[in-house]
Amino acid sequence: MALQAAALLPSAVSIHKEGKSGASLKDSTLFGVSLSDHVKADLLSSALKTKREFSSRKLSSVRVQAVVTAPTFTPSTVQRKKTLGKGTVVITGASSGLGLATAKALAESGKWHIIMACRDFLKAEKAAKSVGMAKENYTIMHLDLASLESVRQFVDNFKRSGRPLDVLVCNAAVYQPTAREPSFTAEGFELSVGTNHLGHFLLSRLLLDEMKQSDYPSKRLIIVGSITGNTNTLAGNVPPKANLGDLRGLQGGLNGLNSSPMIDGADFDGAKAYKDSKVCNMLTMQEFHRRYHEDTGITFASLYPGCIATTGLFREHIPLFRLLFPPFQKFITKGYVSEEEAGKRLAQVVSDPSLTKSGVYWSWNKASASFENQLSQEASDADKARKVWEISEKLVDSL
Ligand code: LMG
Ligand code: NDP
Ligand code: PMR
Repeated sequence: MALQAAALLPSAVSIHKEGKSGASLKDSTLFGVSLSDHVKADLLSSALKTKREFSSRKLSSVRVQAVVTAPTFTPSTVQRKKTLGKGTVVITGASSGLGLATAKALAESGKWHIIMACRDFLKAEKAAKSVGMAKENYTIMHLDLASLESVRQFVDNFKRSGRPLDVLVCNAAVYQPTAREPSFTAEGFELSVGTNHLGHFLLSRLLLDEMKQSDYPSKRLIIVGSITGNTNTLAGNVPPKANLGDLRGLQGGLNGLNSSPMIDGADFDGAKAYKDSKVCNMLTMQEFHRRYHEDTGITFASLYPGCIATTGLFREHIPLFRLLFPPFQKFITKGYVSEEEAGKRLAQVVSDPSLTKSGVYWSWNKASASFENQLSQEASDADKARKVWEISEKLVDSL
């Protein structure tokens, strides 16, 4: 499939350069599936990404050309982007689990156009159809958070789409509890922190300007956190515990060569790397709040949606775990929540007029009412938040 998508590349390139996305492919089909207009440009960007795996040199020249031909100072880039009718929300990792359930809930509200920012275009298209999302309510755009080049390409594509950005939801994540050795992102960062934290960190910073330009009355940047990154809870005390230490591994670039792949500089542990990445997500939200809330009015929030024990997050766990984890959470901890319910919770953080407070970590009680939760000491450490921000900035900007 990827190869066939890549075969579309030449037309994709010329279309992008001429700025007429989709025009000449109006009646195209892929494997007999008709492609709606609004998804074509995004399939092309997906094709661009696939092509990169075959020839990264060629893509860089494509990107350079696209950047060169893009207008830099036109009146439209200076004007505030107008939200007409529906709000526009970008959700990363909307092809399954919480992201998909949130996309569905927002689509059903009739108030949102959802940009599903996903690494697997066809999976996302099938997922949207499977939950019955009407095609005028969403657009799929390619985004692989494990590649900073892909993050930048996504932001370029989004800007070219001319849509305003009203809400950004950083939801995608990977969890590698059984990996013995680390794996790495395209730029050589340990995969969990590289994807869950660094990819989203760059994306949010690049998209902040887009959000500033929107005239939507309640703009929000939301990052999904978790209880397991918070050591002030029982769940956060199940070993291995999150701990960023003195950040020496992060400072060293998490590459496993001349530095540890772990933020605290210790030996690789996949479950810990995930929990550490969630601590970074929660710290990043607070640092955004401190730096930008007052000037921009944007709401910065994080949340723990409940234990959604059935999602793809546990795909790499051993089969016994996957079998026992849902009943364990349902009947013993009672922390279980369905994908649908969790999606409604995140949709509230996106859209509910009562959840506009910035700098908050939301959780829900047993009656499914939201409340402001307390983060652990490390996940609310302002000094650490600033350091994580500054080091992360150096890492993503140097590439
Ligand atoms: C680490 O292990 C791994 O090393 C690491 O690789 C990574 O996976 C990481 O956080 C992820 O976990 C942590 C360790 C916790 O793992 C465990 O959770 C081991 C649990 C072993 C329990 C096996 C008992 C099996 C009995 C079956 C009973 C079936 C009941 C199902 C529900 C039926 C509902 C009607 O290590 C610790 O912290 C020590 C754990 C101490 C155990 C406390 C026991 C609490 C009671 C819960 C029992 C139910 C267990 C279900 C297991 C589901 C998986 C969580
Ligand atoms: P899923 O695995 O179902 O969803 C994760 C999504 O992230 C998938 O759509 C996946 O894409 C996407 N993704 C992974 N890597 C990348 C990448 N490199 N680029 C772009 N997208 C990527 O898990 P959940 O729905 O459970 O997780 C969603 C969020 O909820 C995560 O932030 C997780 O930390 C958080 N969370 C989950 C809890 C739970 O109990 N499940 C509890 C607390 C927080 P693809 O479909 O292509 O695989
Ligand atoms: Mg945990 C109130 C108890 C509670 C809650 C809410 C969770 C949520 N977990 C709880 C308790 C326990 N868990 C206990 C007592 C154990 C030992 C048996 C336990 C074990 C456990 C494991 C092995 N739990 C896990 C794992 C995972 O691999 C999951 C993980 O840590 O992923 C990083 C996980 C989770 N428990 C949760 C939640 C929400 C997870 C999913 C992780 C997340 O996204 O943060």
